[in-house]
Amino acid sequence: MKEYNIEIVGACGAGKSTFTIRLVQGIFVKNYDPTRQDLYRRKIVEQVTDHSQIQYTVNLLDTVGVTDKDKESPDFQDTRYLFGQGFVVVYDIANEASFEEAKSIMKEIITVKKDKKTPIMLVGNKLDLDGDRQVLRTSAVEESDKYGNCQFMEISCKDNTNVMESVQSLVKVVDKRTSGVVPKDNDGSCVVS
Ligand SMILES: Nc1nc2c(ncn2[C@@H]2O[C@H](COP(=O)(O)OP(=O)(O)O)[C@@H](O)[C@H]2O)c(=O)[nH]1
Ligand SMILES: [Mg+2]
Repeated sequence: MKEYNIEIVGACGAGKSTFTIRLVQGIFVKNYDPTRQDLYRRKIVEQVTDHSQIQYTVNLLDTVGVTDKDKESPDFQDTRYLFGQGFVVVYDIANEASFEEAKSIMKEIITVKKDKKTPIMLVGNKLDLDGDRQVLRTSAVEESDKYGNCQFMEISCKDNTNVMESVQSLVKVVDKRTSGVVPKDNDGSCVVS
């Protein structure tokens, strides 16, 4: 079965852990330890048509915010964004600062990966708080348009709106990018790419 490594990043409080737990356990958690970084695994069975489905496993890395001290460490720079083949960049639609952080994180990912086409799903979380909205949908669309493989969705972990859909769409792009890679052969014959 195919496996995909997805890293969940974003400002503290944007809903990274809630997103991950919603995906893995199907529940909405109100108070999750903000200092906890963990790796989760979930098998997804996706109905493609009435008669066919695809199955794959996602490994989800729920990250925590970094301090300025972390940023100074060379080890940290080397391991940064290493896990993800694709990234869910989460912000809170009712918190402008979290959107600003999402923008700078996307820039960082592209720089660190040295790949303008790194698959990214920018998600505006807490759509249920639409009445307190601070980030316009159009601003996020504009931002996601800056990158080659960046998609955008608004979601609510609370109402379970678009959570699974956002991961499924991201996985499709990761798959397109990785399935084109010719595996290194080890029988000495030549691989034409
Ligand atoms: N109203 C609302 N609250 C949410 C939603 N998603 C997360 N939260 C809340 O936002 C807070 C921060 O979430 P958390 O996942 O811990 O953020 P993290 O620091 O990015 O991991 C928690 O109190 C969550 O219950 C959502 O879709 N709607
Ligand atoms: Mg968290």
